[in-house]
Amino acid sequence: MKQRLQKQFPKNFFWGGALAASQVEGAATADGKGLTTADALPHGVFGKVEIPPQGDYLKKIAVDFYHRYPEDLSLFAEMKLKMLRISISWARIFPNGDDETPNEKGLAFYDDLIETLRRKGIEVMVTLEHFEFPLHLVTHYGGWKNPKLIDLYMRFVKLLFKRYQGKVKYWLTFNEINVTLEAPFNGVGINRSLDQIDQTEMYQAIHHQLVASALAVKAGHEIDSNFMIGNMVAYSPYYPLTPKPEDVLEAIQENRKTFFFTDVQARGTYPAYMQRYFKDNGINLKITKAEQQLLQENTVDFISFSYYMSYCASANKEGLEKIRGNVISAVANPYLKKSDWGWQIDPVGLRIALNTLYDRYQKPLFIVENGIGANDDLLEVAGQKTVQDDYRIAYHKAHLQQAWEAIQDGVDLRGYTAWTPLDIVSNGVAEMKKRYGFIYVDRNNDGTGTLKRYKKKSFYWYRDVIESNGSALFAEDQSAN
Ligand code: P53
Repeated sequence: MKQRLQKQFPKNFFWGGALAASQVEGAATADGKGLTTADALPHGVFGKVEIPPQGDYLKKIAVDFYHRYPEDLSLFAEMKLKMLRISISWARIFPNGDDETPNEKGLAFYDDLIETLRRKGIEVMVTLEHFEFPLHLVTHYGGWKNPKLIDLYMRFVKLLFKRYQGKVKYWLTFNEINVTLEAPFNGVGINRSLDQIDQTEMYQAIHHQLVASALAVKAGHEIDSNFMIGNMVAYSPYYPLTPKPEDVLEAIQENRKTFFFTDVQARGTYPAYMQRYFKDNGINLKITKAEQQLLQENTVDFISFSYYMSYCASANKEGLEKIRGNVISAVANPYLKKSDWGWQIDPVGLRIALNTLYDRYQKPLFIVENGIGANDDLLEVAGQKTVQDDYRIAYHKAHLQQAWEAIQDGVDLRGYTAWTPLDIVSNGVAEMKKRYGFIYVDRNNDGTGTLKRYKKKSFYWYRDVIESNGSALFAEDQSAN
């Protein structure tokens, strides 16, 4: 008999799934919840901002996780998830954001959600702000450009830290904090297109989030020194399109749009290249000495990121094929295939991303989103409704194999929370049709559907991967040997 290859992930690796409140919960105004910036984007990041949102929109009910979470969590347990990344909707707790007292009904929902997860032995990771904050903070405060939001965010965050101390250990301060550079309303609540936005105002709003993030790290560690508090960026590495030095430089500049955030949050200082950028563009920020010290003294315990694709950079973009991620339009890579939504699939890019981040920061890493949005067909197989999503399996498998390689390279990777364990409303296009889940949810773009859940082929596949601590990823390679 051939010797069994023992390619495994580290012991206690967090195999997980990730969700975001506004994309799963629905119950948009139930039990006292206030409307949020996510409600004001009823048609997604590309759609018009509507304050308040008009008519029906998918996120209003989403996949009704607010009412169906017991069933969903049972399915996640059956899938053997070891971690679930959720987000807590600020407006369920403080409907207007500036309320003096919290909404107990909103807290009760998260109390039970977290308790149920713990009972099932699933570790909880909480994103404190995942692309939504109370809309009142936009209409009455102007969003994150107003420093008052820092205090209001801290009121919300401290409450959660104290309430879930001993129950939740892993926290993320802001989801994809760098995406504001592409979608300012989504990130900081400034309703202006990128070509019309006041750059000083936008970077000042970003600075306020960076300060809030450092304050959260500080407060969290004071409340519980066991807390692991991380940042979160969308990381799509840029490659130079050619070896032309100008293209290489362009790739460096593009990558710095992400590293700016990780540099501040993990190293604690504004990087020199941003000082030049601010100077060249006449951007004048108010940054106090005390804030500088705060950033320096309260860097994150780990770095987390979403990874979906890579891009190419070219100094001269004219006449080149463009691809569009969610918000970014970049140069296409001729070596890569695209998803149904035009995102270029690049598993090796994940190994590159992990190595790059680890080389730069030497901090523990978490991949907190990775997945493929695709058109799924619900079919009947042996009397059971399911989806034969081999393309999704192939995507996750290839990416996880590269994550394993990165671990062999020496990267301290702690976990992988797949986007997503169940179908949800997409953030970019606010569609149901763009499905990411291992569990199918019967709901369509027009709002029809029973909301019933069906296990896809990928459900069983992921369970096997988790149960084998990753070695199932290499099963075929083994039999080929
Ligand atoms: P959807 C930009 C680039 C990569 C991922 O996206 C991004 C964005 C900003 O939209 O978003 C993250 O649903 C985000 C999730 C989102 C997921 O990626 O547009 O953290 O909320 O659903 C996938 O296909």
